[in-house]
Amino acid sequence: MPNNTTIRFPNDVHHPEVKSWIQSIVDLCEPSDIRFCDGSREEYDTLCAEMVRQGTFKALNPKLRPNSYLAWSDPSDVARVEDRTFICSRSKIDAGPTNNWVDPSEMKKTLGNLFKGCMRGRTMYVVPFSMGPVGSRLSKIGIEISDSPYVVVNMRTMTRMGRAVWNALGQDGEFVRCVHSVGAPLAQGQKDVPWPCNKDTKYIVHYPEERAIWSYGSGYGGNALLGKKCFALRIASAMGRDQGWLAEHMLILKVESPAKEKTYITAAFPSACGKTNLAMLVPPKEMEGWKISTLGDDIAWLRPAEDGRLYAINPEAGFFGVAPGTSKKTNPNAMKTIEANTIFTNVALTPDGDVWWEGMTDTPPAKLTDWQGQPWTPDCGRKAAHPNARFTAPANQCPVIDEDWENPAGVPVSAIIFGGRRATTLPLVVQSFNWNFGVYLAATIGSETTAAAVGKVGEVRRDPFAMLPFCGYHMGAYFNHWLQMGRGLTNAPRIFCVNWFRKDDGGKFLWPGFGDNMRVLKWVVERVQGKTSAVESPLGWMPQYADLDWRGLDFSAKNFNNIMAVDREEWKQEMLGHEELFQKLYDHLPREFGNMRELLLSGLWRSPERWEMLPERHAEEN
Ligand code: TSX
Ligand code: MN
Repeated sequence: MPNNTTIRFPNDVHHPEVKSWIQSIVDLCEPSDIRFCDGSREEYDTLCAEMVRQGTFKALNPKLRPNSYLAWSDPSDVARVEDRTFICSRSKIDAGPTNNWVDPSEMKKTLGNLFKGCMRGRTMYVVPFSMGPVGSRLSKIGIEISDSPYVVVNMRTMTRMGRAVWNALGQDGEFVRCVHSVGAPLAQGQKDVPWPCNKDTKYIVHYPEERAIWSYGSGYGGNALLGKKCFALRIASAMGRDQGWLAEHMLILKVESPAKEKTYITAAFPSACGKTNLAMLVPPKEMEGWKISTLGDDIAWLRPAEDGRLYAINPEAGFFGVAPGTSKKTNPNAMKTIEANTIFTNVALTPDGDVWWEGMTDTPPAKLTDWQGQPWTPDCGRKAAHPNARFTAPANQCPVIDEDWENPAGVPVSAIIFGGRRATTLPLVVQSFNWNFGVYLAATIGSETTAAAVGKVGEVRRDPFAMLPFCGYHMGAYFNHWLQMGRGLTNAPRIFCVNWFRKDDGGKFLWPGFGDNMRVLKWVVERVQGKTSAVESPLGWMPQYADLDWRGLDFSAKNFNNIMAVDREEWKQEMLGHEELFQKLYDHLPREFGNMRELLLSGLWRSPERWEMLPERHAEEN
């Protein structure tokens, strides 16, 4: 496409500002061709076939994994790059101490140089997409310009992409500008590689005030599928701050009781806590009539409505889940979801053209090709799949997808759960005294570092609201926004904290987790319904042993007391950790937090050194 040629826009594009913006990106990036994506099945199949020819995709065995593909990325391009992620608000204070910040005008100069001619020899794809059902008042539109066909096909699964979006946008609708390049222009006659990217230079840049995203150098996941973390969390969190709603790193599920009452719950966990597993949980068979259905596994947009309640939508249309650890045992519904029409990235290939990853089966296949294309055997000492290997699958293929998952009005949320991975200190479940204490608890959640993560093993990494890498503005201002939201809700969701990962002194998990988490969810539901009692602990309201449904599980009252105990020494350390976090956020920290910290401390000192769930402890009626 010679320089300065006028673009032939499809008839669907009625928006002058969109046209001039696309023209400006074409002039900057100098692609050799431009394709407007219509979101059709034919377009998807054509792009997949082109990527098979190019070597980016391997078509999997259609008998074992119909319409599915495997991509292996460059070994240098396997995860989000947090140290290359920037929030370029006009003021540095507005980005806060937990985000990288560069002055927007300086960043624009840097990116202007990088993007100049960056799509030479490549096709530029224009991808119109809606986060949330097209036309819903809770949805938002984006346009991603990308030189990666891998991005296009993943965006088709993960968002509502294509023609309908141009119509929803009309002549003057609002849209988020998303520009993405793998940062690997091709010289005349230069042969492409299966996974183009820029090994040396990566930038994931957000302009929250302009609602724009520029991503350079990576083709992977959250770096490149800009609707997800960049838009639906970082930019949307800034929109929510300005417009009075919340963009959260939360799953959405529905619990249905035997009496067919429906309760909607959202839940936020840091990474590696099994969010997708919880979203698709299979209840123990002994808990007859209790059902879980899924509305989302990663992101929730929450908006107050006229009735004083908070309503949730899932802005995404698919699951971009971590494959390793996913099995028929840990998540049978996810395994069903990915039986067909799925894109796998960085998993291993079996000799018969199927996929495998660590944890998928108890015994690994005798021979595989690993994610780097090397021969693999169980004794070779290497992982067959990359630990951050992914599946991209349509949400509507989930066997327990909820009937209302695309309801444009959203679903009313009755409870919000926060969790973390903690071997000690935090009990299995606690209900916050009120909204504000819930915000405090959510602000202080975190996970202990495991062998996989960087940092000292066993050290607590605070991850407020599981939003640390995803908040598009100052984390302290974000806490204030949460407190402010509570003031406007006459029927606010009740807030809970859970910890599936507490261990005994021998280092064994105390809680069976997985399907048995249904026992905790049932108590949560009965609390919001006012149907069960709780006792006051130093941290909030807790169930007694008899308040949980133990049918089908041999779990002693003694074990329960251990998993619920609140130890003063441990909590002294914990509160020091809170203080450390708060000092970092001092310039925007809510005044309420200091007061709540004091109240928690005084509660710990008027309780026994080790507060236990003793049978004689009297329950307060709801
Ligand atoms: O996803 C998990 N959940 C939530 C499920 C709804 N995982 C996996 C975390 C890594 C992504 C869990 N791991 C959970 C959990 O509740 N709990 C644990 C810890 C655990 C691991 C194994 C066993 C028990 C607990 N038991 C056996 O292996 C037999
Ligand atoms: Mn996530």
